[in-house]
Amino acid sequence: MPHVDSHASLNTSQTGFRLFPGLLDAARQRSLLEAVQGVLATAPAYHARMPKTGQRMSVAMSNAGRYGWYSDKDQGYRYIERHPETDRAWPAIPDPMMAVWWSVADYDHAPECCLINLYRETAKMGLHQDRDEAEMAAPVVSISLGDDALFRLGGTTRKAPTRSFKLASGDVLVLGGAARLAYHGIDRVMGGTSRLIPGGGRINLTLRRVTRPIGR
Ligand code: MD6
Ligand code: FE
Repeated sequence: MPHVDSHASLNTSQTGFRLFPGLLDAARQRSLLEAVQGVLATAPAYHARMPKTGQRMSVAMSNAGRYGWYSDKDQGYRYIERHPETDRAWPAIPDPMMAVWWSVADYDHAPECCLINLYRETAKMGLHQDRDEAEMAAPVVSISLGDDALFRLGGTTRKAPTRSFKLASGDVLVLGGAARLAYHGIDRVMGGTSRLIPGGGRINLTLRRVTRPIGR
């Protein structure tokens, strides 16, 4: 399987970063998009809010899996087992997403969350770490669909230098090992660069293990 390893000499905290450009062909991208649409039909997208300020995030979200990622003003970032608005359990992670996990995660246990990030027009995501999971030995596997985005990747401190690269539809990114806690974000989405999603925009899927497997 083709992959590009990070330049460890540039930033050793990024060991465990793997980018697979164009891993998913058009047919697989369409099956992932269909699966996303199926999840959204039972688990409608919502706008999470920043802890403390209550500011609404520009990216709309939903989830599949046992756990869904959520945030509101009072309780902040966390995983919840029910949709915040419908109070229903999240739908199961669809097979096309599971297949990507098993092909690249290099981890023995199933993911427990597929966070769906929906970007329209001017949506972006500030620099953050993914640290709400109890299991840090599992990577986060990220799938990009639709319009190109400018992704920024830094080190494990907010001040570490960052570099930026484009993520295109069908690209898969893995943050594991030391890169599991690297700061990252989306500076902007380049509208009109893909025809995959009706009406345009970008969808990012991140597959996560949330709990530590029993017996470890
Ligand atoms: C995005 N991605 O691509 C946002 N997190 O829209 C993430 O926040 C992310 O790409 C953890 C690992 C890989 C990612
Ligand atoms: Fe993230």
